[in-house]
Amino acid sequence: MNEGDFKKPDWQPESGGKEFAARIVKGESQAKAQKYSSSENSSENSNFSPEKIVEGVQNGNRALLARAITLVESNSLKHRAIAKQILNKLLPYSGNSLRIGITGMPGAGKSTLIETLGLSLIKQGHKVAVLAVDPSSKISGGSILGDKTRMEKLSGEENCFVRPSPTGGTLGGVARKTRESITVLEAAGYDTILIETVGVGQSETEVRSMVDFFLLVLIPGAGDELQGIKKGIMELTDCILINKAEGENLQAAELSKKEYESAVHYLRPYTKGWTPKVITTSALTGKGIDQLWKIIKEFETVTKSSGVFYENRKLQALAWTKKIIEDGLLEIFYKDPHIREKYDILREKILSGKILPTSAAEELLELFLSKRK
Ligand SMILES: Nc1nc2c(ncn2[C@@H]2O[C@H](COP(=O)(O)OP(=O)(O)OP(=O)(O)O)[C@@H](O)[C@H]2O)c(=O)[nH]1
Ligand SMILES: [Mg+2]
Repeated sequence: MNEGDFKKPDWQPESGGKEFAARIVKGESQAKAQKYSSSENSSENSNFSPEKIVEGVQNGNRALLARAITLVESNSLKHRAIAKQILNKLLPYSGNSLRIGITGMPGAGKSTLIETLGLSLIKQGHKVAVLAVDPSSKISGGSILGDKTRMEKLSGEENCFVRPSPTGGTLGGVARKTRESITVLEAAGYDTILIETVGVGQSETEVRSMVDFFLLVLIPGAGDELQGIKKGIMELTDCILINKAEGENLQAAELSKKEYESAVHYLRPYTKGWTPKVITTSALTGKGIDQLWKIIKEFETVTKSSGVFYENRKLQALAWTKKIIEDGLLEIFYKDPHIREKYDILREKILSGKILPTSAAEELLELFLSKRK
């Protein structure tokens, strides 16, 4: 089969190989083949010009909103360039939402909680967007399907936009796409953005750095919980929620609540001037969900009047800028052909103990700088 028989989707990374390609079946007419392959010019097509997309996003056109987010999530350089234009135009209209992160171990009830809270907010006239940060999810992965079915009612609502986690790539890449999706959704008038992430690995730290309010969902189980949950996560939260607090779990849930209430007093609060709250809920029956929303609104009032809310957003914007610079520098460094060649040689020496890691690193940095002069 010739190289030309493979058609690659337009969202593939520039360096993407055949793993991104689809085979064009021989015998199909040229016109048909073109129709089903990714059209070269689809994003420059007049229907999808950046201006058109921006206008559509602001006018509540869901198809164009979805298109904008697809561009933001694309790995192709061509799409990144269009996405940047769109983002720059939308930026002045973004920022007017409450960004809420939800973490917790698998099965704690995060998606069910989002569904219950989201439906209640929509009834009150809010526009709600749901995003997920799950760097491990694959196109065929269970979590996307799972979340879609778990948020079935919510996904069907006119004033709700549910987007599963962008697939593929590093956690940093997924986080970047999520942040940019927030900008698009805010410009589209979504006033509440809910971001779900699993509380394992590093994704919860990434999500913490892009939201105003951070919620940890736990399940009753007393005793063991305090050991099972990483202390680090507790230090990031503004509210701990003991979910599945109904029926025979009720007593255990109340007990857990007391334990966490005393535990949070020993922690340094993440948000200045706010001691994390602990409540019991049942995402299934809706118990405690109104109370949760009251807490979130109280948090907003307190932190906005003290200025901490705005201060946090400014710090997040600066930290994000720094992170992009650092990631960019690392990429330039490791992609440099001189560095790659030298690294391979030094690697062996490091492994066999012939050179100190510090010396090897210094040598590489010097080489890098000398080649850039
Ligand atoms: N009894 C009870 N079950 C619940 C409650 N909340 C969620 N569940 C159930 O717990 C299971 C997992 O719920 P999800 O909402 O999918 O949990 P999740 O935290 O989003 O899970 P992952 O996305 O896999 O990390 C489902 O079967 C839910 O029906 C609750 O308050 N009470
Ligand atoms: Mg979920």
